[in-house]
Parts: sequence; structure tokens; C-alpha cells
Amino acid sequence: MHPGKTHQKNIRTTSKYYSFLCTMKVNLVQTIVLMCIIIIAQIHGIQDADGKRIISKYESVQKLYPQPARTETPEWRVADKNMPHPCKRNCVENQPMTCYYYMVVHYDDTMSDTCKRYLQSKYRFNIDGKEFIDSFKIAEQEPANDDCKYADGLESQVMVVNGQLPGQSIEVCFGDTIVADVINSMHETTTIHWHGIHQRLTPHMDGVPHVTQYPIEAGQAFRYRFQVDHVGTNWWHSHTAHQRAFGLAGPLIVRQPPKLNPHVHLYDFDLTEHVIVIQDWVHNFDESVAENILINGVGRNMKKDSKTRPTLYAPFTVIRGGRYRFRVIFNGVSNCPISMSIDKHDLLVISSDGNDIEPVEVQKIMFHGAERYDFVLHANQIIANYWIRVKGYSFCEKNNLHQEAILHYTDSDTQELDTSSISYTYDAPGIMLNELGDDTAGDNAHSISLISLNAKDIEPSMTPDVTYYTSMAAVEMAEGFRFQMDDISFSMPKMSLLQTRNLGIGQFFCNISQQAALGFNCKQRHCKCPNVIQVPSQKNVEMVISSKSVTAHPVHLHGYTFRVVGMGVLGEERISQIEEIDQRTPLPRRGRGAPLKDSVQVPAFGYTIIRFYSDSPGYWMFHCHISTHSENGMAAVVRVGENVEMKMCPVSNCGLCSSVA
Ligand SMILES: *[C@@H]1O[C@H](CO)[C@@H](O)[C@H](O)[C@H]1NC(C)=O
Ligand SMILES: [Cu+2]
Repeated sequence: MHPGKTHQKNIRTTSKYYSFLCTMKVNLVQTIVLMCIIIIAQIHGIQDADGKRIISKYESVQKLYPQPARTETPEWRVADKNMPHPCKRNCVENQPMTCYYYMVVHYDDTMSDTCKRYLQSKYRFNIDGKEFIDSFKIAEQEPANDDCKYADGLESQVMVVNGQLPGQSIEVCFGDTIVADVINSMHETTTIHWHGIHQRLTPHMDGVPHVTQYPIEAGQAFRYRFQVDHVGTNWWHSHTAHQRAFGLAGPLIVRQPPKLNPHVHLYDFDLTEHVIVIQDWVHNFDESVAENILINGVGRNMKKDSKTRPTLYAPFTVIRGGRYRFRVIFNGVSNCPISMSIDKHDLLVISSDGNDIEPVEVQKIMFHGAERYDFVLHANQIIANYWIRVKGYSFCEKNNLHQEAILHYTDSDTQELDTSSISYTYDAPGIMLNELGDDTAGDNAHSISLISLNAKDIEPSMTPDVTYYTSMAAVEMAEGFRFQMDDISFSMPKMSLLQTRNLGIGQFFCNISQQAALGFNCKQRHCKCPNVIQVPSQKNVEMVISSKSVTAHPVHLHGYTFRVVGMGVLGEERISQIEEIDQRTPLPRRGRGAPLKDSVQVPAFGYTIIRFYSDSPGYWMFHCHISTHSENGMAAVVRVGENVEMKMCPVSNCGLCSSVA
């Protein structure tokens, strides 16, 4: 058994003190002992350094929304307080479970009172005049779900689920059914998207406001219920406004029986504590500029001028000799792709966006917003601590944003850290996978391009039935940037497209050909409407997506995984003629076995070509995953098939009525 697993977090309470009082009265009648037990039960909870009871924000919110006994059948699996969820288990074929989650969405703060005891001297240490907090000691001595969101040591308002940053890790097996009651305790609307899940049976559970459901109003609840139809490292996040930038995101890990896992022989451990969530971090709901990067919700404070607190680094413990599956999720918010590396260790990449690939060994991985990569780390170095390094590019480069976490070998000194090489200019040596501006033509000794990866799952040969050319653009105007797809700035429809689909086609949306038919040239005129791209069902669909701007855009298509068959850079002049160029001399497309993804970069003044078989009719969001881009119009909806082909949904649970039935 791995010690990380046995790290039963001690629920530290003042119960010891009270039980001491109890033993003094041991000669008294038993009822007093009973009273003591009752006192212990009441005192049990989160305490500050002096043992004083702290009511966290989540605790007070919880009181407003007591968890109901809402399970419809006894078969539903629910987590008991401070116990692992029963759905997190060794997966066995054909034994699906129904997994219940209670998710209260609420406002909260980083560095609130629940964090103050982290600052006790027993946890602090000093290197070259800089103060650190021993995260290993904290993990051993403080309760795991103590509602402390330390972040970068600065107070900031956040939005979270159940008091946690990042949000709770939902871990299930392929084929399980997830039932999640989302209770909106904020004074604004919300929705949750299950990124990586295809929602083939339940398109109305995709969590896109005004596309697949109505927003969950303030004070209301919504029950998500869907079958888990895609394995791997997935994640959940708010799909409303910029909320995921403020904390509304968490892992959704889907495992499968060892027999079905082609990489099972490559590693010994696949643990919750090796799931890494990285995000660029903003303070106090100002999404306009990332001021830091956080790894699992913590990291060094980057603001030089502010009152600094000791640094808390995220710890990742391994035992020498073990082979560990790491699952990394990048909740990229702003225009900030990141690279990741681990000092002195190779990363054997085995999967991306939940899709297995032939393993490739690299030393660095570039992540574009929403991407996930799984790699195996062989803990074969001398027993010590090693830096896990994350470095931001594009806008994050302007502020020299980087962040670190600790790969800790058991038995090494937890306070021995070499901080001398910590700087933005440090460049990890080795080969990079998925370089920014990836271009197969530019493949060299230092990089491996995404499309040279080979999928484990190879399709029958495929010729596209239909090819779409679609573009992403950020056009600078006097009044600021216009973010567009197909020269249209997406605006949310007032009606929810899926729910109102039978009330009259085309009434609520537009697209580039429809605008042209009306005599509007969107290249000249500012077109702002709900852009819906019509795609026939049961066809091999190809999309040539171009970026007509100086930055790469991470694009995400809901409802499908697609093959990435082409990627390249054409330059500013030629990119606007991509359709003619491709028709004259087809852009290079790779053969069978191209990697499967659900989120991928479109390089600056370049293109990415994707293919998928359109067998899941519905309204599927298709957008840039940079929050400020998509929320300002760099988005579209792919409407697959006709209304009659789309799955019906039970009215009470279809977003028409937003309360938990
Ligand atoms: C635009 O929408 C119309 C329906 O309003 C549809 O017939 C047409 O195929 C769409 N065009 C594109 C490019 O999706
Ligand atoms: Cu973008």
C-alpha cells in the first residue's frame, strides 16, 4: 500500500482536551460521560491555532442548504463526511454504480480564518530569508477538508464548490451514472459543464447556459444526471461567464477495469494525490489579468509589493522505485499557455484529454487551455525533493509568471529546497511536446508536435463527407477587441436552443451563410448574433479551423472527441486565403491513427484540422477556451442533425424547470 493512501488525515479537534476532562470525572455516573461525548460532537470541527472553533463560509452556507436525503434508491452511492466517495474504487467490468454528489456553489475567501493556523511557527521554516510552510506537515496534521484556501497567501474573493479550491475530485468508473445536485448559493446564475463527457444520451446535461439548459438561478438547484461515457482525465467547471477563473473547477477522473486499460503495465500507482490542477490565477473577480499561476490551489506569491505570507507549495509524494501515473488538468483562463517539467525526471506521456496514445518520452509538456495530459513518472532518482515547474507564456510571459510545486521522495527532508534556480528565465532542458505554435514542418530535436502522436485507438480509414472552414479572430477596433468566429461575435441566445428547438427553426440564431443571404458582409459590418453552424448527422465531418490573430487559441468542441489530423502556420497574409490554398493544394493531413482530443490549440496565423463522425445529434458548443475570448464572442454552436434526431429529455429534468425535482 502506498503511504499517501494511508495518510489518514488526522481530524484534529480539541476532543483530546475534553476527553481528559472526561477521565477526571470517570468516577462519576455514566450520564456525564455521555454528556462529554455530546460536547465532543459539538466541538468537533475546524479550529484555529488556539483551538477556538471557526465557522467557515462553507459551513454557514451548508446550514442554509442542509444536505437532504434525496437519493432516489438505496443503490445510490453517497460519500459520508470526511470519507472517500464509494464510487472511487477499483473498476470492475459491468458493475456500474450511481454516484451522488452534493455541490453547493458559493462565494468564499482565500486566506480566511481557517488558514490562520497554517501560519503557526511549528509549520514554518526559512531559506535564505524567505519563509515557507511545510506542506507535508500540514497534510499530516490538519484535516484534509478544512476549508482553508491558502492560494498565494493573498486574501481574495473566490467562487467555489463546497469550500474547496480547486474543487473536489470526482472519481468514478466508466459506465457509472453521476447524479450531481448543484445548489446555487450565489447571487448570480451558474451552470456546470462536464468537460470530456460526451453526453450522448443526455445532451441536455452538457451545462451550457442558453444552449443546452437554462441557467441555474440564484438560490435555485439543478440536478445533473448522466452516464459517464468517456474514460480518462476529465474535469468539471462552470460554463457561465468567467466563474471557472475564480475557482469553479475540479477534476473528473474516469477509470476503467485493468483489462481494458492498455497502459496498465506501465505504472504501479494511479492515485488521487497525483492529480494536478493548474490554473492562471486572478484576484477578486477581476478576470482581465492573470497575476499568478496556482498548482492545486497554492503557490508562491508573485506580487513583490504586497504584504507577503510564507509560501505554501503543493506537495506530491512518491516512493523511490515506484512508477506513478500523474494526471494534469490545465484550467487555463487567460491567454496563458503553460509548460510543465519536473527536474531530473522524464515524463512518459500516455494519454491526452482522456484518450490513450502510444507512449512518448519527453521532458516538458505545453498545455493550452483545457488540455489534459497523463504521464508516468518513474521515481528513479536519488531520494530528495525536486521542483515541478510551470512556466506561463503569451500574456503570462509579460508578467514573468511561473510557479513551482514539490516532488517529494519519502524519507527526504521536507524542508530541504534548493531555491537558487527558481526564476522565470530558467528553461528546463529536453524535448517539449505540443509546443506553442506547433508546426509539423518545424519538427526538430527539441520538440514533438501533437499530431505526430499515435492514438491507441485507430479508426477505420476515413474520407471526409464534408469540410468546413471556420476561423477565429481578435480584431482590434477603436472601442477594443472584437472576438469572433467566422467573422461573427457570438451572443448568447435568449432562448435555450436545445429546449426551444421545436418552437421554430432558425428563429433564434444566425450564421455566416444566413447573414450573407440577408446581404450582410460580416467582414465589413459587425455581426453579433448566436452563430450556429449546421452539420449533418452520421457523416465524416472535417473542420479546418484557422486563427487570424497573433496568438494561438485553444479550441474546444463539446459532445465529441475528434482526431487532430493537421496543424501548421501559414502566416498573416496567407491565413485569410486558407480555403483557396487548401483547395488548390491540400494542406498536409496525416493518415490513420491521429491523436484524439477534445481541446487543441490553433496556432497564431495558423490552422488546425480536426475530424469526427457526427453520430451524436444536438447543439454542441464550439469555442475558444480562453475565458475573455469566448465570453466576448469567440464562440459558436455546432448543431448536429435535425431536431427530430436529437434525444428527447424528461421535461422535469430538462432545464425547463430549474429546481431539484
Ligand atoms: C446557416 O443556417 C441555416 C438555417 O438557418 C442553414 O440552412 C445553413 O446550413 C447554415 N449554414 C452554415 C454554414 O452552417
Ligand atoms: Cu482565443
